[in-house]
Amino acid sequence: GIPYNWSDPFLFDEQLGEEERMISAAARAFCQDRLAPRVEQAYLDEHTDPEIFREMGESGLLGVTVPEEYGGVGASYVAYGLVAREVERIDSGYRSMMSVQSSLVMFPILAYGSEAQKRKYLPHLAAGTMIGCFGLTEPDAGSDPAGMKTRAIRTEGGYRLTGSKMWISNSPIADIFVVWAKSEAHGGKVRGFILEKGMKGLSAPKIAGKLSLRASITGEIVMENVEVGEEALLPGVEGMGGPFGCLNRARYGIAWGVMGAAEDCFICARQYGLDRHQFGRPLAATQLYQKKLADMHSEITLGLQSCLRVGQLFDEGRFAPEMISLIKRNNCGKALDIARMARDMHGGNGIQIGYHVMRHAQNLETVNTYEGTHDVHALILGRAITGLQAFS
Ligand code: TGC
Ligand code: FAD
Repeated sequence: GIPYNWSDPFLFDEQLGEEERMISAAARAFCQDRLAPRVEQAYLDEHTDPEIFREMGESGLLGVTVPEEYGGVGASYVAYGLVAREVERIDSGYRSMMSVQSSLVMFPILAYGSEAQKRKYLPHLAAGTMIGCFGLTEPDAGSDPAGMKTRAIRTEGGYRLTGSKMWISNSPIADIFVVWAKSEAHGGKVRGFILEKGMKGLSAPKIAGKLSLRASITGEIVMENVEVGEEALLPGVEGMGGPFGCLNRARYGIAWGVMGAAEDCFICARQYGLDRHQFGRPLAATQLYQKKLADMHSEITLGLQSCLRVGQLFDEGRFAPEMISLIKRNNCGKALDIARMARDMHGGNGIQIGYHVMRHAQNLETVNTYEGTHDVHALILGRAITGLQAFS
């Protein structure tokens, strides 16, 4: 046998490729040096610094899987997951900014866009000099996005879009908006459009007062007869498979990301338990404290291993969306439990911003809800298991 290493129980790092290890280490250094020092103030002030996108771009954190010819890194989905884990170790909101840009804006342009769209947008999105957002959810269409009301009507030179999108990450500071609308010219099928800031009839008011994900700006997208040319249409996809193809990537990244947040909570709780004494001994010397640490440690180890397996299958082109539902649901739920537990283990100090854990717990409430709620992913799995659809 070998000695047990509590900080890498299943020898996780050994399973990574050389490039993946390097990308992960570079992302960790960037996050610790550039993001960690500003997150607490940003969270308290509910402030998103757009400069972070440029810094992430310079450091190769945007478009990790996008080919180099379009400004990306051209690395694997495992590498993308490792980056999400490092960013979310700091804050779920920063990971949100990164994953929307990479999976929900760059991916659809790469996968469904024309060559002209790819050349026009991807290098700027990769550099972070252009910020993107993804508009699928509407006030009356959340878990059931196929119920969207946003419409695109054919005009002489293109389309006219009307509708509103709700809860859109990055929208108030976005330069481009990938929005999904039912297009009358395409038999009412859902199509994707790229809108640009400043277009007549387009606005993106901020949703203020969030008690979760406060470092990541969220807004609406309001479209009042926005006129666009044919070149705004994403030509390569039709139907709900378009947005869902993007969600597969983002959900996969989230499954990794939340394990980063959970790891930060675990590390903080372990250290707190070693440092803090009550009843004449360290908290970590009590059975209850150790059981909680063992539970966290087990879930994180299993959760990361599942991400790596699905990532490898993704890179081999052998993934099924249900695999992603399984890890998104499991890892978000477990990370939320871990963060709440870590908050409890810190006692009164646990509610303070300087101890990280309550910020993570509050963030993870959102992460457990967006990109398909915990229960919606249960129903996706339930459908696969039984062959019976239980949504409606
Ligand atoms: P359903 O009948 O199952 O499918 C309709 C069509 O879509 C295809 N499809 C998929 N394609 C690829 N990947 C997937 N995961 C797919 N899931 C479905 C399917 O094959 C079918 O195609 P076709 O050609 O036969 O028409 O769809 P449904 O309308 O019954 O929906 C069921 C349900 C509940 C699973 C789905 O609507 C769902 O996943 N709801 C959750 C909504 C959601 O995740 N919204 C996310 C919004 S974006 C966001 O939250 C960003 S936050 C990011 C951040 O800040 O980090
Ligand atoms: P609802 O769908 O109304 O669900 C409410 C509750 O009902 C949930 O518990 C749900 O699980 C349950 N429920 C729903 N249907 C069923 C059913 N059939 N059976 C049993 N239970 C059910 N969207 C975007 O498009 N782009 C973004 O960038 C984006 N960013 C976001 C950022 C934040 C901070 C937040 C909070 C959300 C964001 N979203 C975004 C929206 C997000 O994807 C939705 O909030 C999510 O899909 C849930 O939709 P809803 O809020 O309308 O809840």
